[in-house]
Amino acid sequence: MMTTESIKQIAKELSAAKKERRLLGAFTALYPDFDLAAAHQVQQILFEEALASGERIIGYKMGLTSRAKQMDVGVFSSISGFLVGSSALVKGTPVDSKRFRQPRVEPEVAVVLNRTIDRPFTTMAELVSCLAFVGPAAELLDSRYENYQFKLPDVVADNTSAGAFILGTSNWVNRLDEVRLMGIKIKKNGVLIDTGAAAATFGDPLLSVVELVSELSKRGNKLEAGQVVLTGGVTAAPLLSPGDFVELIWPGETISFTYV
Ligand code: OOG
Ligand code: MG
Repeated sequence: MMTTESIKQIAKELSAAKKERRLLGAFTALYPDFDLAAAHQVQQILFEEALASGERIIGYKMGLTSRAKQMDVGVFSSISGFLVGSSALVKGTPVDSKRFRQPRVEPEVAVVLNRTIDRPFTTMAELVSCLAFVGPAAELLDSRYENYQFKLPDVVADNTSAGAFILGTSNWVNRLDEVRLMGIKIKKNGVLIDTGAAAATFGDPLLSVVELVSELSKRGNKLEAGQVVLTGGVTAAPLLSPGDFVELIWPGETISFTYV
């Protein structure tokens, strides 16, 4: 069993590392008892710290929902974290490297509901009836662990490597039949580096929302109307270096930015 002191200590180190843009080694290597339950407690401390510092919780993120992402980091379980207001970046603006330490970019489908949901969905139709927005997004990950070397409890404690995200504007709510096969091309500096389809996440990105709502309700939390859900990276996430120009090309909309 992890002691409360060790759990608080891990939260403290993660917060400090984020603030000071320092990298850490995995806590699972230091604390043999550091398990998923303890990791959720660490994430909860960070959640409360964010609120106490004046941040708004503007949504949640699911992670490791595609095989490509799981293979990339060697963790074979989906995870969830929270999104703070200051992590929302405006599409069309440069992304400032001063905010990040070792960023990676991920093409994702974002979902917003028009109703607050505090219990698991029982049918897909119920979820579909609550959809306000389904559209393209980019997540910018920034793990606090050197070279993204972590195990499942480490990455959960680190709020699932949350860094920042950019929402697109195309709303696919009336094209749900097409969403699973929406294709994505990622280009870095004009070179095509990966492709994928939205179905890579659980077969259907909406299933990621089902999973998130179920997890939140287990923890006595809820997904509020208007909060953003990032459903998980569709492809492996390439690293970024200053000067890179990134294009995430979805049907009908490209999310592009310069990492400056
Ligand atoms: C963990 C976060 C994964 C996703 O979309 O799969 C994630 C990581 O890869 O560092 O956000
Ligand atoms: Mg992600």
